[in-house]
Amino acid sequence: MLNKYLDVNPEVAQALKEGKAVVALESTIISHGMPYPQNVETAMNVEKIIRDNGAVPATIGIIGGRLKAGLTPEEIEYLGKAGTKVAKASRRDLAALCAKGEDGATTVTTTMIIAHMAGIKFFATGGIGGVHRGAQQTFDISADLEELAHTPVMVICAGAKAILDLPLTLEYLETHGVPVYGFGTKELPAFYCIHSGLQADYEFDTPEELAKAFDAQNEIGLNSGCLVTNPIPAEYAADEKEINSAIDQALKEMNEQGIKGKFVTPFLLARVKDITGGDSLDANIHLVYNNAQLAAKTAVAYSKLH
Ligand code: PSU
Ligand code: MN
Repeated sequence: MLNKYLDVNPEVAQALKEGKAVVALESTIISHGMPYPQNVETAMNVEKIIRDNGAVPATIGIIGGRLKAGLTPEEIEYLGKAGTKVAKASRRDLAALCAKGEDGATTVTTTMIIAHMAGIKFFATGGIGGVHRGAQQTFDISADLEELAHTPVMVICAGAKAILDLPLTLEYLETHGVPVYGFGTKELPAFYCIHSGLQADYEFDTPEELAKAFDAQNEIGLNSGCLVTNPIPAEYAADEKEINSAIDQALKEMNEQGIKGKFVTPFLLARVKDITGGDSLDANIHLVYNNAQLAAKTAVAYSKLH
């Protein structure tokens, strides 16, 4: 037993024991990031993409106070249907949910924590949380950034969500020593869109190069995470003007309605989706697929190094 509160799915445990590639996936993107039933459909497709690319998927969540590294399809359906009724579990919620025996959807932060507990080194998602616009006043900075600073998991995403303050998010990551890599580009992608006009730290062009960079990070003993930003494929990228005006409107409504704290991100994602008539959801789904594929290939390349 690795940990009193952790359940590792048997298939995932077997793969890890044999040194095979495993990719973690989060559950907040299912429960709070997308509407039902597209969320469950996306989650199941993501697992299939991971398998098709030679790795074992481990969707992470909290069920009845158990930290689950590898949810069953029934558990994914359950969290997807429950949606925002399930607790959005960040680092500060873990102990209480375990003690009370409750359910929780894991964010990037808690997915990294549980993946690391189980021995999983790669994690694919959509976009990480970051420094919110207006954080100079609100102090709203996602716990995802702090977790990247401390937990040695490679997170493959499409950049920080465009609803954030991207320049400040990069500053924060720099302060905390988190490497930000662009895949096939030196430019930081902007989640729904390809371009942000900002620079990543380094460009890597193949899964093998990414695996080598992460291996070096681990061997040096830096004990921190690493952020791979993978641009959304051009055919699925959203129109920049449409997205930016939808984001501005959603931010205005958020301020008018006094939405704060953990409710900010789910609110903004849902409003942007409604305002764009679902275009942003379509982009969101496809960028996750693209990240799942890269994460699986990188995990496979890493497993060959050892
Ligand atoms: N990326 C998505 N959709 C999401 C999220 C990320 O494409 O719903 C979630 C992740 O779980 C991330 C969280 O950790 O939003 C960030 O929330 P906050 O800004 O409250 O830290
Ligand atoms: Mn926040």
